[in-house]
Formats: sequence, C-alpha cells, structure tokens
Amino acid sequence: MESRQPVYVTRPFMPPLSEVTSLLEGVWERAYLTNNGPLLLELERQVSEYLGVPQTVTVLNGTIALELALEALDAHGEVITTPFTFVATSTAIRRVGCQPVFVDIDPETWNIDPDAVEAAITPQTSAILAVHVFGCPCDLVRLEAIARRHDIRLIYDAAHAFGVCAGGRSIFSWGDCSTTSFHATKLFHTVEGGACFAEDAALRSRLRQLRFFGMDVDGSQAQTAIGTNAKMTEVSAAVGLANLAHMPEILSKRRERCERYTSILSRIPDITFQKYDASEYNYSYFAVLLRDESRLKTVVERMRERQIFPRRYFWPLLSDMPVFCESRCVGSLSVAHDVSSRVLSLPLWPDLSDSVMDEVCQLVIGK
Ligand code: T4K
Repeated sequence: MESRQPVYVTRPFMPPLSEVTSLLEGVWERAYLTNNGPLLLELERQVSEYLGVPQTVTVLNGTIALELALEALDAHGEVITTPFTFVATSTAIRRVGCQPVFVDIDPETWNIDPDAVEAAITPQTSAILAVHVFGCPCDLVRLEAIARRHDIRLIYDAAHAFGVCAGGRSIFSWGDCSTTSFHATKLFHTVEGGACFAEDAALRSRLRQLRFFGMDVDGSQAQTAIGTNAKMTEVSAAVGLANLAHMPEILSKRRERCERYTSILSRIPDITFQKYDASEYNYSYFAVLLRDESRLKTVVERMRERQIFPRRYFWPLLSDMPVFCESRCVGSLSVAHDVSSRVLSLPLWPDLSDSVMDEVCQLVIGK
C-alpha cells in the first residue's frame, strides 16, 4: 500500500517558519497590528519595486480588490466580462450594483474575445472587466483601443497574473486599474490578501480611501465617501514579505515543473495547451485541454481513485450558474462552453515531485 499523501491541485508555498517569526517578533514588540503598520508599508514598497509599478494598494483579498476597483471607477449599469473565470469576478460586479454581460472567449488564449466585447457594448455599458485567465495576458492593445473608442473603463482581474509582464512592462500597469489576489493558493501569497494597481495617482488615493471606511487618507480623516474596511494586517504582511524574498526560487521551480509537464504531454496528439504571449510568464496554473468532456471525466475519476485531485477550473461557466441566470449573454458563448467542458488544471506547486508528476501524466494519457 502506498504511503503518499493525497495530491491536491496546489499547495501553498511555505517560507521557512523562522523567517516569518523573526518578522513577527517586531510586530509583537510594537503591538501595532493593523491600520497601515510598518510591515504593510514595507510590503507595499517591496511589491511595487519587484513589479516595477508606481504603488501597490494592498487589500484583504482579490474579491474586495475587484469591488473597490469597480466602485473607484464609478462602474454602473452593465459591465462586460468573461464567463470563463472564478465566480468572484462576477459576484464583485453584482455586489457593486452592476449587471455582468457575458461574452465569448478566444479559443487559444481562453481570454475574453475583443470582437465579442465590442459587439456587446450598449449605452448602458460603463466598463469592461477582463481576466488574464491562468496568467495569460488578454489582448491588451485591442481592449484598450475599444475602451478608449467607447469611453468606458477597462479593469483587469489579474488574480492569476502576479509577476507577468507584457509589452515590456508589468501586466498590472495595463488598463485603468488591475486587481490581484494574494490568496494561499496563488504563487505569491499573504495567506488571504490582494491588491489594486493603477497608474493614476488620484485613482490610487480613491482606492485607499475606499479601503479605509471612505475617510480621506490625506491626514484630515474627513468622511467623504461610503467606504469599507479592506485593510491587510501586519501578520499577513509578514507572510508576504517572507514569501516575496523567495520569488526567484518559486518562479524558476514552477517554470521547470511546467516545462516537464509540457515535454511529456505534448507528445500526446489529443491534448492541447493554452497559448500565451508574455515577455515574462508566471506558470501559475498548468491547464490541459482534453479531447472531450467524457475523456475529462474518465481522467478525473482515474485520478480520484489514486487520491489525486485536479480541478475543473473553470466549470461550470458563470453564465450557467443559477445566480447569474438572469444575466445578459451575447451570442451562444460556444467557445467558452467548449473550453470549459474539457479543460483540467493539473497539480502544480514548486516542490511537486517528479514521481507524482509522472503518475499524473500517466493517468492523463491513459491507455
Ligand atoms: N478572480 C479570479 C480570476 C480568481 O481566480 C479569484 C480566486 C479571485 C478573483 C478572488 O480572489 P480571492 O478573493 O480568493 O483572493 C481557489 C481560491 O480560493 C481562489 O482564491 C482562487 N481564485 C480559485 C481559482 O481557487 P478553490 O475553491 O478551488 O479553493 P480550495 O480551498 O479548494 O483550494 C484548492 C486546493 O488547494 C485544495 O484542494 C487544497 C489546496 N490548499 C488550499 C488552501 C486554501 C492547500 O493545500 N492549503 C490551503 O491553505 O478556490
């Protein structure tokens, strides 16, 4: 009987505990736990420097980051988005009082299709919320041109895209605002956490105001907006600082693991992969597109018997979820339905062993 543990789709990166506790010792001495403490400010400084962006507005999680971005940009009415994503993308749209409008995706990148976006714009449209799914950049140039032409806001849900660069700069610097997630399952994490990024300084101030109860953040503390409490704590910042120091190792190990998967699985004719065009990619997920859904179900079942648990990211489509059944869909979303029905995220983390990878590949390939 084998002794290995169950294999999940991912496993959080755990920095050496001593590196976290040495940061926490300072927190305990200061007894300053939250509200823009020194570790939080240092994390924002180091993340900005690491990514090459002007400033980072950290928040509690990637979902609230989306809500704040939509609010800060005065989204109203309809927001055009992708159905092929995690549920948070569209729950954020609804929670700020807007309606998601679902459009189809590109068959190669699995990201929102710019032609479909443009066809969906109406006088009610105030924003586009696109997702760099699995860290693969959207068609940035075309989406920007569409947003400008129609004078609507462009927001990127970049929850999967930490460290990705496109067009020679951080992916977070595209659009009016980008948001990301620092959840435990992400390649860079603060246990729970997230951030908003904007090139416009006034927008960043607005985001800071919204995360701090709506109070002015210039020192006056005047109450000029209806905000929320979305502040990250010193404990999360300590984990983030410890993890950030390991990013080069995290990225190189993930890349090596993904290349190994690709070299084994690309020999199989009926397995295909997402196509990405990024000057720097982050290897945040390893998704395979299988021949059809029945093959996918067979693979999932075979793996389950071996205590291996890949995930159907993202199935069902958001547009097929009962909570979004009233939402407008433009066209049949045929590409999104097709991709969603046969895509599978395989286990991936920096120290995933060769032997587990071989077992996973064997089960994907089957007989
Ligand atoms: N936008 C997009 C496009 C997103 O994908 C997400 C989140 C968001 C926005 C919102 O960001 P956050 O508000 O979450 O910051 C996971 C994550 O919880 C979620 O953050 C992520 N996307 C989504 C794609 O994946 P689940 O339901 O698959 O998580 P869970 O708990 O099943 O974790 C997956 C596997 O990871 C588990 O089987 C075991 C392993 N695991 C998980 C945790 C939490 C661990 O080994 N240790 C852990 O601590 O959603």
